Amino acid sequence: MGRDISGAGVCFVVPTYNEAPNIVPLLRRLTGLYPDPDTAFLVVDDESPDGTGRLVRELAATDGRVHLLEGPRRGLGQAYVRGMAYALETLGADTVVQMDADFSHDPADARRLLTRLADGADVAIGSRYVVGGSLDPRWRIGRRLLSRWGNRFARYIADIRGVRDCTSGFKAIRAEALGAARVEDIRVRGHTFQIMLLHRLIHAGARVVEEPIHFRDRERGRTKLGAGSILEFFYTIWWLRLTSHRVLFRYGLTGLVGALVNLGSFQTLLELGMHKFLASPIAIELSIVSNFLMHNYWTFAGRVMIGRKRVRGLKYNAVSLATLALSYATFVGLSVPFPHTSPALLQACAIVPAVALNYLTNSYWTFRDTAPK
Ligand SMILES: Nc1nc2c(ncn2[C@@H]2O[C@H](COP(=O)(O)OP(=O)(O)O)[C@@H](O)[C@H]2O)c(=O)[nH]1
Ligand SMILES: [Mg+2]
Repeated sequence: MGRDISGAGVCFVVPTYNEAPNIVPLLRRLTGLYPDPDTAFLVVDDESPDGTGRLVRELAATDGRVHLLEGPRRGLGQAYVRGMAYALETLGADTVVQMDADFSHDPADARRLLTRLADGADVAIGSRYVVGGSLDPRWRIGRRLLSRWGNRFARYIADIRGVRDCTSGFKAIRAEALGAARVEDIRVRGHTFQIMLLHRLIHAGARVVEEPIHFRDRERGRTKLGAGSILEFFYTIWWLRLTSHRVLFRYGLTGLVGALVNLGSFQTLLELGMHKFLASPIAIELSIVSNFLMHNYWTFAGRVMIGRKRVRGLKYNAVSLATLALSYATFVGLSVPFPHTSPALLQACAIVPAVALNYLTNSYWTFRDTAPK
């Protein structure tokens, strides 16, 4: 689908914190390179003490395409969340180009990113790690290794397949893709925003391509990448990993609680003098009830399900009956050849085959996700 987006409806979003030496040269270069009257340039400044905001305000007074969005300092991630929302809602952009203010990203390269969108992509990343891309030769080996391996690590752990440079802050993104990715919900503060955004875009079905760029070190001003940002990076990618398998994770935890309820009540009933063949099904039933409550209000709470709760309850009971039968049959079946083994151990063994049956039937039948894919 080749439509022209060489400038119309494009909004450059540039976050700044103490970029006074860079911001005016950058804006002059951008406005010169992209003269289309429908192109906007939005600077998102966090009340920089060096007066970056004032410089942008002065320029905006003479050039209606330049905009300034100011706010208290909440980090790069939150500056982007604010800036992108403003670009889409207030400026009505249909394409956003995000880039740094320090000339690490060459303003001229944005044209190639926009061309990739015109050729049908939803997201075009300015990439240092595809063929033709490069890093500033002044980067020392330690910094190179950190960047490259941090990137690989993030890609693998956070499950961002197929993208070479997933920490790049230079991208052109279609408005529809940003909307589908629900950028406004992103909570991270620092540079981790890039990974979070990419993860959301990919999982919302965006078509992502990479375009090689040369990444140049900043000449003026200082980096704001601090230890807090690096720490946030590590726990965020693990969080992405965990939550992308959220249902399985919660199912496992619910099952663990169920097993404790089962074995705890079994032991208690035995101590109260109940026969093991009666205590076993009662304990199984108690764990089934606790599992249902947790599944319904926690594990599967995020799923879109048609049909009434009562039907779901009936289905769950049917599955549970089958689970109970399988578990009890295993318990009795093991008790006969092993009459002297601890009953609690046999009851624990009887949980195993029931778990598999229970997960498959509940996930694909009782709590089946009916949201459109
Ligand atoms: N608004 C805002 N911009 C920030 C903040 N931290 C960094 N930036 C901007 O984000 C861009 C990239 O940051 P930089 O410090 O160059 O990070 P580096 O390139 O990874 O060393 C630059 O334009 C910064 O001015 C922040 O807390 N708020
Ligand atoms: Mg930089």
